[in-house]
Amino acid sequence: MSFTTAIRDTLGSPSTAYGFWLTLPGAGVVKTILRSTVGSPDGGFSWVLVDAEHGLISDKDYYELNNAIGSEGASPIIRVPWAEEWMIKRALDSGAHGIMTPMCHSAEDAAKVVKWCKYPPTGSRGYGPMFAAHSLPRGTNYDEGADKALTVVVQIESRAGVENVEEIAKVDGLDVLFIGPFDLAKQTGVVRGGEEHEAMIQRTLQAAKAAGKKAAIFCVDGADAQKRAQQGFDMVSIITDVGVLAQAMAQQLDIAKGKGIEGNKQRDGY
Ligand code: 3PY
Ligand code: MG
Repeated sequence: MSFTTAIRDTLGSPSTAYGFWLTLPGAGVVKTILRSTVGSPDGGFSWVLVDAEHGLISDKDYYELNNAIGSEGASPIIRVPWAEEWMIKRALDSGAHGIMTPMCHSAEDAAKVVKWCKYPPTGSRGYGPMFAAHSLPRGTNYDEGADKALTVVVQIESRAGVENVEEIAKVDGLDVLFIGPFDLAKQTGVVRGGEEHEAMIQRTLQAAKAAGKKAAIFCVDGADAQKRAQQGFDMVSIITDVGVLAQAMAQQLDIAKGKGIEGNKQRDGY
């Protein structure tokens, strides 16, 4: 029997799937953030990007984080450090509802990631999901539903990735094309936020839509996220955990010193 996840449900609905970037380990941090939206009439976060490419999270943290996020009704999506079969296998076996790989440059790259996420005969995922269903509701038949239910995401964040994006988007079994705006600017040598950068973002968005895939993007704050949701991005990361912590702490110190807060100054960092 198949099963579903919070991110799959949201991506299958007309609503934007809002999520955020987790760079700090510890169930307490992620549960606190997810609980902050309890009672929100239009829903909270449907996914969390557990970042093991950058940030302080490692393989050893996966299981605890997946269970914490799953128990709050959201989906943990692990960004593995690199597109490697063994890294994807360990992330899925620890209960990720989806995986994301950095730097997808070609359709071949994307097809490999899909293959590593699916059990034979579709793919080559090794078998051993003893703990994987712990982040899903009791009674979930993981073995039968995993290939269909788990979300496969690749990042478009290089010149080759954009040049091949229409072919990448056609890869069977791939669910989401996720733009990394920071790397996209650095790898291509263009200004982040400039015209060329925006053209590559829009090309990726169009390619995903044309192929019936979902488009996603990392944003620096809520205003940035609102703009991307209005452009038609299906999945939007609003900010990072550390971004919020640092900004809110600095603002409160300013208030304590009688300086007030500087209005809605737009963030520009990670
Ligand atoms: C990037 O911007 O390069 C990302 O990978 C997401 O932050
Ligand atoms: Mg990146």
